[in-house]
Order: sequence, then C-alpha cells, then structure tokens
Amino acid sequence: MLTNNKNVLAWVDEMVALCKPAKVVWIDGSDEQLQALREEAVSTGEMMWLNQEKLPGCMYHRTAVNDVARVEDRTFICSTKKEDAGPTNNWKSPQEMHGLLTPMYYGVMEGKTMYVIPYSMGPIGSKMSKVGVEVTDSIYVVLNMDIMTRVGKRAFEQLGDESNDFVRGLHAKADLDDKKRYIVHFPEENSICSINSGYGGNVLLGKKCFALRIASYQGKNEGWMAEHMLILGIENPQGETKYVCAAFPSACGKTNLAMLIPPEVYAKQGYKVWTVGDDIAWLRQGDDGRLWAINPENGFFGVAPGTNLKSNPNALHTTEKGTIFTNVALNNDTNTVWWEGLDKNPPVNATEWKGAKVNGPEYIAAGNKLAHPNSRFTAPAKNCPCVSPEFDNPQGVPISAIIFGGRRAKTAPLVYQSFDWKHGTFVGSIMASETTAAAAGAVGVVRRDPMAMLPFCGYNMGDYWQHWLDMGEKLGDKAPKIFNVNWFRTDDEGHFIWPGFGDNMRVLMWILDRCEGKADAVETPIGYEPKPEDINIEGLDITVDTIKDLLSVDKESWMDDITHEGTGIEAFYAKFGDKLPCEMRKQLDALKARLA
Ligand code: GTP
Ligand code: SPV
Ligand code: MN
Repeated sequence: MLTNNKNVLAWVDEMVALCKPAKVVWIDGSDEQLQALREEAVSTGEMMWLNQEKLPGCMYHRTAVNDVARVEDRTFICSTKKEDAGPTNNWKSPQEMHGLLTPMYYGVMEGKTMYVIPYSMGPIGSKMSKVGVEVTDSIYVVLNMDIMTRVGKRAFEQLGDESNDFVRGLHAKADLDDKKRYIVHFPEENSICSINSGYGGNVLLGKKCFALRIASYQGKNEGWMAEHMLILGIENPQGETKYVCAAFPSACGKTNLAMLIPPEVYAKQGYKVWTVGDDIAWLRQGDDGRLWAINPENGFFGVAPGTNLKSNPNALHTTEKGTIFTNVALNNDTNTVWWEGLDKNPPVNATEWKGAKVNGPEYIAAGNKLAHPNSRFTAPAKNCPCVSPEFDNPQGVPISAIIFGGRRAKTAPLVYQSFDWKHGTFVGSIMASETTAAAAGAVGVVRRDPMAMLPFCGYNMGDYWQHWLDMGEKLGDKAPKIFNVNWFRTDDEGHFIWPGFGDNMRVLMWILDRCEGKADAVETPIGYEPKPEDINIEGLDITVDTIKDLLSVDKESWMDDITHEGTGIEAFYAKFGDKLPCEMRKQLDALKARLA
C-alpha cells in the first residue's frame, strides 16, 4: 500500500470487491516496477519492443480494429439534473447509469490483475494541480499514464493523508465490445467509468475525462478554467518570453503549433519558441490579477500521420526514446515505425496498423493507409528539444493571448482579433470546424465546436459561456486578448493557401504585437484584422495579395454561417434555451447588424 489515505483505501477496496481481480498491484512509479510491466506486456503480446538501438525504450501497440478513436456517442455526463449536462452532452441519471454499469463491472477482472495508478495532473507541489487514482486491468494504460502524468508515490504525497479531493477512475477493457462501450463521467461524484475500450482518449482517464470534462466542472465551481488548449512561449532576442494559449479542435494543429520551429526570418534575429503544453491548459487568476496557465499533463499523446522532419521536427525528436506508438505501421526490416507523411519511402516489408504483412508501396497505391489516420505516439515531455524551462513551474506561466481556431475551408480568415473579452467569448462560442479522425464517425463535416470543447465540456455549455464571461469580469483589464486563426483555407483546387506549420509564427508575431500595442489593425464586421502588409512574408513564396485574400471576409458566407438551417449559429444557440447568456445573444445581434 502506498498511502494511508482512508478515502483512497476505501474506494480501492470497493473497486476490488466489484471487479474481483486475482491480484492488486499499486503503481509506485519506480523504474523497476515499470520495467517489469513492460516485459510482462511483451511476454503476453500486448506490446512489442521496437528496435532498441534506433528507438531506445520505445514500444509498439495495436488496439482492436473497432477501437481506434474517442467515441463521442458513447460518452456521457451523468449529472443529477439533465439540464446540467446540457444539449451538447449525452446524459443519463447517475442512478440509471450506475444501474447499467455496475453489473458490467461485476467480476470483470476475474483471473486478472488490477493496477492502481495514483497520478497528479500538474506539477507536484503546485496549488493548481489535482490528483486522480485510476484502476485498470491494462498494462498499456499503466505505461501510457506513466508518460502522460506524474504517477506513483509522489501523487499520494501531493494528495495527503486526509484529503478526499481526488478523481476516481475505473477502467476495464472487458471484451472490447463496442456495443457495450461506455465512457461515463459523474461530475458530482468526482468519478469516471470506462469500459470496453483500450484506446487512449477513452482509457487514459487523466486526460480528456478528468483534465477536461471533470476539471471543467470543478473549474466552474472553484473559479478557474480547464481548456482544450496548447500553451507556448515566444522568447524575443532580449530574452523576454510571452505566453499564449490556443484552442483548436482535435487533430487541428495544437501539437504542431506548440512545437513550432521559427522561420529563418525570426530565428536569425534570435527568437525562440518553447512548449509548455500541447493539448490541455488549466488557467487560474494569479495574485497579480493576470491569468496563469499550467499544463496538467507530463507527456504528449500526439497524432503520428503528417509528423515529419519538415512539419514538426521537435515532435519527431521527442518520439526517439521512451515512446509508445499505437496503430502506426511497422518496417519489418528495421523494426521501426512508419506512418503516412513521415517520408516518401513506405517500407516494402511492412506490417499495416491492423497487423497484416503487406508491401507498403503497393498497399498504398491500391488506396490503403499503412498507419491509422488517428495513430498516435505517447512521448515524455522531457524528451522535447523545445520543452519550456517553465514546464514544471508550480506557478505556471502568465498568458498574454488566447487564440481560437478551426479547420475551415472558407469563411474564417487567417486571423482576427476580438473587440474585447466579451466579444472574444462570443468568437469562441461560434467556432466551427471540419471533423477529423480523432473521433469515431464521419471526417470532414463542418460542425459547431465552441472553444474546441464540444466533446469535452463536463456541464451545460451555456453555463460554460457564462463562466467565461465571469472570468473576464474578474480579470478586467488584465485579461488576455482573444484572437481567432484559420490555417486551413483552401483554393479552388482544395489546396491549403497558407503554408502553415512553422510559418504560423508570422501570425503569432502580429498577435503579440497587438497585445503590446505595437501593431495597427483594420476594423471589420467580425473584429480587428491585420493590415495585410503587417504579416511578415519575408522568405515565403506568397505575396501580399495572397495575404489580402486570406484575410477577406465574405459577408454573405458569414451571414449564411449564422442563419444556415440546422448547422448555423442561430440554430446552435437555440438549443440552449434560457441557458444561453443574454450577452451571447447580444453579440450575435451586433454581428448581424455589422454584416448587414
Ligand atoms: P489532438 O491531439 O487530436 O488534440 O490534435 P492536435 O490539435 O494536436 O493536432 P496536430 O498538431 O497533431 O495536427 C493534426 C494534423 O493537422 C496533422 O496531420 C498535421 O500535419 C496537420 N496540421 C497541423 N498544423 C497544420 C498547419 O498549420 N497547416 C496544415 N495544412 N496542416 C496542419
Ligand atoms: C483529442 O482527440 O483531442 C486528443 C486525443 O487529444 S484523445 O486523447 O484520444 O482525446
Ligand atoms: Mn486533443
């Protein structure tokens, strides 16, 4: 036993009585224990060692074919009252859901081992950190949690012997039946139940389940925010670093932006970029009145496809040791990994993500993918060449700007700034983006995804917007400035117009200049835009005219975005009834008036 905390001990006893494992193992976080688990997972075939010379400490795992992404239609927020879950979440009463789940967990670990994982979300010793305990029957989950969070004894030290403020997470793979798969949150009970999945976002309960769904609910009650945001620092040649947060939906570029390599024009002047987080930010007002952020995670669960030495060398280097790869393809000659977009040489002697041995180039030529589009790496943050020196700072970092963004082929311009915090909250609330492979279901369909939190807000989204407005009141003139970006506008042939990736820094520089009052702006119906010549294009093969084009605001398509039947902003807002803050309605009316 790693703790004397009676609340923890009582809950684990309860879970043991329910799941009836043959054995219980407490994860202390020691290298010896984790190494033994790695060997055990290899011996059972659950995981595989990769080439230990080329990829030291790296392992490979394949999920079940029907279990490769988050399952939003099987994800529930079980608050006592339905209206507290709101129109964007699936809901059942806690009583009904417990009635459904408890029999499914009864004896589910018979003959198996239950692993008890204590973990801290956030740096040990930070007032902003919170503790969770996950019990699971999967070594893969233990090893991923070890990379993604701070596990072991230190987490119980963070919790203390008396506290009851820990999130209870129960996970069982059961038989991976997707008809009986449930990802369930009980915000009022501080607990999460996951069953019949082995895929990251469904089973690493510290991540989306705790650090966003449960934490967003806690944040509302306790006066802070849990957001689907990266955190990055930009250091100028004088050595001063400014931090920004950015909320983009899943697979829309957070990891890439968080680790960007400054283009030559900035690098040669001495600018540097530092990664604090790539997916989740916990934000709290500091004693100085400003908004401060920590990254509750300790690693990156990143999308593999598209990651290469040109698009994101920092991510690639981060995955060179101690990393778990899931659902990528194997090069059988070298026992290394491959995915679409890594390089132009798919392995001839390959194993595709489902496990079939294939000729890579031929397989791809026939229209198949070697790696699953949502294949992922789980890599320790400390491996990242540009990890921020502030990564473990218990105070977090002060935030100058908040950036929203999505995947929009048209409508949204490259960048615009909101008029103020209230308008910025509105800008976040009307976000829309094309769906991606990060969640099960159709890809490329535009849907509303407010603040990139549609699948992750643990309570009524109307109350969530009100919480944003309240935070803005509290922060007053110390509030970060709010912006919106879109790297994904396409031309008539469907090609991305903006070069993206490292060149996104050119847009970030305008954003920081605006925060410091150093750049001009043009007022448009949707907000402030840069003068086209204020986006630095030195070293790019695009012209100011292209920037002009990327910044164009087509009033008709904006009006259509508002009024479109079924998918428009008005239709979306209507779902919230009187939970929609009056301010949001006012903002929408004002936007319509400006567009008219
Ligand atoms: P989650 O981990 O699911 O939350 O995703 P994410 O938001 O971290 O997205 P990520 O950075 O992994 O990028 C997802 C996909 O978008 C990858 O295939 C990238 O290559 C692509 N991508 C990222 N940034 C850009 C960009 O600036 N332009 C273009 N065209 N594609 C990008
Ligand atoms: C996302 O889908 O936003 C992810 C991956 O970051 S998962 O952990 O599966 O949610
Ligand atoms: Mn994410």
